[in-house]
Amino acid sequence: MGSRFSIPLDIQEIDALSRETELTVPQLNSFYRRFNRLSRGEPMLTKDDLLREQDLITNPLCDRILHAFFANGRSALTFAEFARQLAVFRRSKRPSSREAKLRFLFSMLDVGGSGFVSAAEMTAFLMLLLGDSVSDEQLGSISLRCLSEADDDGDNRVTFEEFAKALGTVEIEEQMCVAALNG
Ligand SMILES: [Ca+2]
Repeated sequence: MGSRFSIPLDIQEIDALSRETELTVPQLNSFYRRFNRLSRGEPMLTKDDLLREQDLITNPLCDRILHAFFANGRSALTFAEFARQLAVFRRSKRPSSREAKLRFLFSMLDVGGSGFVSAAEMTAFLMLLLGDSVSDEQLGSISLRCLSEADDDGDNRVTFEEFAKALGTVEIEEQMCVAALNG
């Protein structure tokens, strides 16, 4: 009797996914096993499935990371979508990799999913990063400075294009790499 936790992956599908994501076939097979364990054998992985992971819950940025995983109003991910999101944390020379990393970061800030980062979203994100180490007043002023530096057209909100331009040559490749994906 076959277990519902061991639905085999289609070889052609995994080859195509490997070319697209630059993740190796053994990595994808290992993530697929993890995906099935997390989704309890269902074809789609939900946010609740991931919230059962202790590692994620203890990470203070967990909510934001999960939000970015499920950006664009998605409530569940197929394995291919899950693998593409994991691939964001891979070191890559492809120009599309930097854009994918920037988009992931932007989604962590744009909680409302409006396509803009508002002053309130900027402040909320900085509060997560800086916690109690700064006063409310300092937080407000840092937030205002970050926003106005990125806000080219002065409409008090930051689009993805403004965000990407503001980060310009800032090195994000190393910071957003997870060792397990780059072995
Ligand atoms: Ca703007």
